[in-house]
Amino acid sequence: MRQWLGLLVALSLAPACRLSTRLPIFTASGNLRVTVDAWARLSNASGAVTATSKGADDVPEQMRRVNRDGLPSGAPVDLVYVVDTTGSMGDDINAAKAQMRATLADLTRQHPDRKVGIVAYRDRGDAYVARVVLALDVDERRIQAGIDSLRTGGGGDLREHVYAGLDMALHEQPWRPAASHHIVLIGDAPPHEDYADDPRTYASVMAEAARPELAVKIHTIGVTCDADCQKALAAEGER
Ligand SMILES: [Ca+2]
Repeated sequence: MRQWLGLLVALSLAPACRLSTRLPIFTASGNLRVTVDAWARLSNASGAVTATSKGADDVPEQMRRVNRDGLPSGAPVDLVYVVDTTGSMGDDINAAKAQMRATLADLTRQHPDRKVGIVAYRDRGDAYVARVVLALDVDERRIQAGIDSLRTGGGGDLREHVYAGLDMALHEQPWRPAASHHIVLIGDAPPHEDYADDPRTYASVMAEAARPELAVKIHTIGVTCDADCQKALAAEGER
Protein backbone atom coordinates (compact mmCIF):
# COMPACT_ATOMS: atom_id res chain seq x y z
CA MET A 1 0.00 0.00 0.00
CA ARG A 2 2.79 2.37 0.95
CA GLN A 3 4.52 1.71 -2.38
CA TRP A 4 1.33 2.61 -4.25
CA LEU A 5 0.91 5.79 -2.21
CA GLY A 6 4.55 6.67 -2.84
CA LEU A 7 4.09 6.13 -6.56
CA LEU A 8 0.95 8.26 -6.65
CA VAL A 9 2.61 11.15 -4.84
CA ALA A 10 5.74 10.80 -6.98
CA LEU A 11 3.59 11.02 -10.12
CA SER A 12 1.78 14.08 -8.78
CA LEU A 13 5.16 15.73 -8.15
CA ALA A 14 6.57 14.88 -11.58
CA PRO A 15 5.41 18.05 -13.41
CA ALA A 16 6.88 20.23 -10.66
CA CYS A 17 10.19 18.35 -10.94
CA ARG A 18 10.37 19.18 -14.63
CA LEU A 19 9.82 22.85 -13.87
CA SER A 20 12.47 23.14 -11.21
CA THR A 21 15.56 21.19 -10.24
CA ARG A 22 15.54 22.83 -6.80
CA LEU A 23 13.02 20.41 -5.36
CA PRO A 24 14.72 18.02 -2.96
CA ILE A 25 14.83 14.29 -3.56
CA PHE A 26 11.49 12.70 -2.83
CA THR A 27 11.37 9.78 -0.40
CA ALA A 28 8.80 7.00 -0.33
CA SER A 29 7.66 8.02 3.16
CA GLY A 30 6.08 11.19 1.79
CA ASN A 31 7.37 13.21 4.73
CA LEU A 32 9.69 15.38 2.70
CA ARG A 33 6.60 16.75 1.02
CA VAL A 34 5.48 17.69 4.52
CA THR A 35 8.62 19.82 4.98
CA VAL A 36 8.23 21.56 1.61
CA ASP A 37 4.53 22.24 2.23
CA ALA A 38 5.12 23.51 5.79
CA TRP A 39 7.67 26.03 4.50
CA ALA A 40 5.45 27.22 1.64
CA ARG A 41 2.52 27.57 4.06
CA LEU A 42 4.60 30.02 6.11
CA SER A 43 5.95 32.10 3.24
CA ASN A 44 3.00 32.12 0.82
CA ALA A 45 0.64 33.80 3.27
CA SER A 46 2.51 37.11 3.08
CA GLY A 47 3.77 36.85 -0.50
CA ALA A 48 7.30 36.15 0.72
CA VAL A 49 9.97 34.19 -1.17
CA THR A 50 9.93 30.37 -0.92
CA ALA A 51 13.33 28.95 -1.86
CA THR A 52 14.77 25.43 -1.71
CA SER A 53 18.51 24.78 -1.71
CA LYS A 54 20.01 22.06 -3.91
CA GLY A 55 22.50 21.28 -1.15
CA ALA A 56 24.68 22.98 1.44
CA ASP A 57 26.75 24.86 -1.17
CA ASP A 58 23.57 26.39 -2.59
CA VAL A 59 22.41 27.92 0.72
CA PRO A 60 24.37 31.21 0.38
CA GLU A 61 23.04 31.71 -3.16
CA GLN A 62 19.48 31.19 -1.92
CA MET A 63 20.13 33.73 0.87
CA ARG A 64 21.23 36.25 -1.76
CA ARG A 65 18.20 35.36 -3.89
CA VAL A 66 15.86 36.20 -0.99
CA ASN A 67 17.69 39.52 -0.56
CA ARG A 68 17.34 40.29 -4.27
CA ASP A 69 13.73 39.14 -4.77
CA GLY A 70 12.14 39.56 -1.35
CA LEU A 71 13.26 42.95 -0.06
CA PRO A 72 11.84 46.31 -1.17
CA SER A 73 14.25 48.79 -2.70
CA GLY A 74 14.62 52.26 -1.28
CA ALA A 75 13.39 51.44 2.22
CA PRO A 76 15.19 50.73 5.49
CA VAL A 77 15.29 46.94 5.98
CA ASP A 78 15.29 44.86 9.18
CA LEU A 79 16.20 41.24 8.39
CA VAL A 80 16.30 38.43 10.99
CA TYR A 81 17.72 35.02 10.13
CA VAL A 82 15.84 32.30 12.02
CA VAL A 83 18.06 29.23 11.79
CA ASP A 84 17.56 25.55 12.66
CA THR A 85 20.76 24.67 14.58
CA THR A 86 20.08 20.95 15.10
CA GLY A 87 22.62 18.31 14.09
CA SER A 88 21.65 17.81 10.44
CA MET A 89 22.23 21.51 9.65
CA GLY A 90 26.03 21.52 10.20
CA ASP A 91 27.22 21.64 6.58
CA ASP A 92 24.52 24.11 5.55
CA ILE A 93 25.42 26.56 8.32
CA ASN A 94 29.13 26.19 7.54
CA ALA A 95 28.41 27.14 3.92
CA ALA A 96 26.45 30.20 5.10
CA LYS A 97 29.33 31.22 7.41
CA ALA A 98 31.93 30.87 4.66
CA GLN A 99 30.06 33.23 2.32
CA MET A 100 28.50 35.57 4.86
CA ARG A 101 30.93 38.37 4.03
CA ALA A 102 29.91 38.30 0.35
CA THR A 103 26.22 37.88 1.24
CA LEU A 104 26.35 40.89 3.55
CA ALA A 105 28.25 43.00 1.02
CA ASP A 106 25.58 42.15 -1.55
CA LEU A 107 22.80 43.06 0.90
CA THR A 108 24.44 46.34 1.90
CA ARG A 109 24.97 47.37 -1.72
CA GLN A 110 21.26 46.96 -2.44
CA HIS A 111 19.99 48.17 0.94
CA PRO A 112 22.44 50.60 2.57
CA ASP A 113 20.08 51.18 5.51
CA ARG A 114 19.86 47.61 6.83
CA LYS A 115 20.01 45.83 10.15
CA VAL A 116 20.50 42.09 10.58
CA GLY A 117 19.53 39.90 13.54
CA ILE A 118 19.87 36.16 14.24
CA VAL A 119 17.68 33.69 16.16
CA ALA A 120 18.64 30.02 16.57
CA TYR A 121 16.18 27.25 17.36
CA ARG A 122 16.29 23.54 18.16
CA ASP A 123 13.67 21.48 19.99
CA ARG A 124 12.43 20.41 23.39
CA GLY A 125 15.05 18.46 25.31
CA ASP A 126 17.97 20.25 23.60
CA ALA A 127 20.40 22.78 25.15
CA TYR A 128 17.88 25.49 24.20
CA VAL A 129 14.60 25.64 22.34
CA ALA A 130 15.15 29.12 20.88
CA ARG A 131 17.52 31.98 21.61
CA VAL A 132 18.42 35.40 20.27
CA VAL A 133 21.99 35.14 18.96
CA LEU A 134 22.12 38.74 17.72
CA ALA A 135 19.64 41.57 18.24
CA LEU A 136 19.12 43.56 15.01
CA ASP A 137 22.50 45.21 14.41
CA VAL A 138 24.07 47.42 11.79
CA ASP A 139 27.69 46.38 12.42
CA GLU A 140 29.12 43.96 9.87
CA ARG A 141 31.69 42.48 12.27
CA ARG A 142 29.07 41.70 14.91
CA ILE A 143 26.78 40.14 12.30
CA GLN A 144 29.63 37.97 11.02
CA ALA A 145 30.55 37.03 14.61
CA GLY A 146 26.92 36.09 15.29
CA ILE A 147 26.82 33.75 12.28
CA ASP A 148 30.24 32.34 13.19
CA SER A 149 29.03 31.57 16.72
CA LEU A 150 26.30 29.19 15.53
CA ARG A 151 26.94 25.59 16.61
CA THR A 152 24.80 22.60 15.73
CA GLY A 153 23.66 19.72 17.93
CA GLY A 154 20.66 17.83 19.27
CA GLY A 155 17.35 17.74 17.47
CA GLY A 156 16.10 14.32 18.60
CA ASP A 157 13.12 13.43 16.44
CA LEU A 158 12.67 14.71 12.90
CA ARG A 159 10.51 17.73 13.62
CA GLU A 160 11.93 20.83 15.34
CA HIS A 161 10.38 23.72 17.26
CA VAL A 162 10.23 26.06 14.26
CA TYR A 163 7.39 28.09 15.80
CA ALA A 164 9.47 28.81 18.93
CA GLY A 165 12.19 30.31 16.70
CA LEU A 166 9.72 32.43 14.74
CA ASP A 167 7.92 33.51 17.92
CA MET A 168 11.18 34.68 19.47
CA ALA A 169 12.15 36.64 16.36
CA LEU A 170 8.73 38.31 16.25
CA HIS A 171 8.60 39.22 19.95
CA GLU A 172 12.20 39.75 21.03
CA GLN A 173 13.89 41.59 18.18
CA PRO A 174 14.06 45.41 18.29
CA TRP A 175 12.22 45.95 14.98
CA ARG A 176 12.46 49.57 13.84
CA PRO A 177 8.98 51.05 13.38
CA ALA A 178 9.87 52.75 10.09
CA ALA A 179 11.71 49.78 8.52
CA SER A 180 10.45 46.99 6.26
CA HIS A 181 10.45 43.80 8.37
CA HIS A 182 11.68 40.41 7.15
CA ILE A 183 12.42 36.97 8.59
CA VAL A 184 14.46 34.45 6.59
CA LEU A 185 13.75 30.97 7.96
CA ILE A 186 16.44 28.39 7.18
CA GLY A 187 15.93 24.72 8.08
CA ASP A 188 15.52 21.16 6.85
CA ALA A 189 12.76 19.77 9.10
CA PRO A 190 9.06 20.57 9.46
CA PRO A 191 7.63 22.24 12.59
CA HIS A 192 6.20 20.33 15.53
CA GLU A 193 2.41 20.58 15.19
CA ASP A 194 1.82 18.20 18.10
CA TYR A 195 2.86 20.30 21.14
CA ALA A 196 -0.69 20.73 22.39
CA ASP A 197 0.33 22.61 25.55
CA ASP A 198 2.51 25.15 23.70
CA PRO A 199 1.02 28.53 22.69
CA ARG A 200 3.58 28.93 19.89
CA THR A 201 1.78 27.54 16.83
CA TYR A 202 1.33 28.22 13.13
CA ALA A 203 -1.75 30.32 13.94
CA SER A 204 0.00 32.33 16.66
CA VAL A 205 3.08 33.22 14.62
CA MET A 206 1.05 34.07 11.51
CA ALA A 207 -1.25 36.33 13.53
CA GLU A 208 1.70 38.10 15.14
CA ALA A 209 3.55 38.49 11.82
CA ALA A 210 0.42 39.98 10.22
CA ARG A 211 -0.17 42.59 12.92
CA PRO A 212 -0.14 45.94 11.06
CA GLU A 213 2.34 47.51 13.49
CA LEU A 214 4.78 44.62 12.88
CA ALA A 215 3.99 43.36 9.34
CA VAL A 216 6.81 40.82 9.04
CA LYS A 217 7.28 38.81 5.84
CA ILE A 218 8.49 35.25 6.49
CA HIS A 219 10.75 34.10 3.63
CA THR A 220 11.82 30.45 3.72
CA ILE A 221 14.87 28.53 2.55
CA GLY A 222 14.21 24.79 2.68
CA VAL A 223 17.46 22.91 2.93
CA THR A 224 17.90 19.66 1.02
CA CYS A 225 17.74 16.68 3.32
CA ASP A 226 21.15 15.09 3.90
CA ALA A 227 21.83 11.45 4.91
CA ASP A 228 21.00 11.98 8.62
CA CYS A 229 17.82 13.82 7.71
CA GLN A 230 16.81 11.06 5.26
CA LYS A 231 17.28 8.47 8.01
CA ALA A 232 15.07 10.49 10.37
CA LEU A 233 12.42 10.87 7.66
CA ALA A 234 12.39 7.12 7.10
CA ALA A 235 12.07 6.51 10.84
CA GLU A 236 9.10 8.85 11.12
CA GLY A 237 7.45 7.14 8.17
CA GLU A 238 7.61 3.82 10.01
CA ARG A 239 6.05 5.07 13.26
CA1 LIG B 1 13.23 17.28 16.92
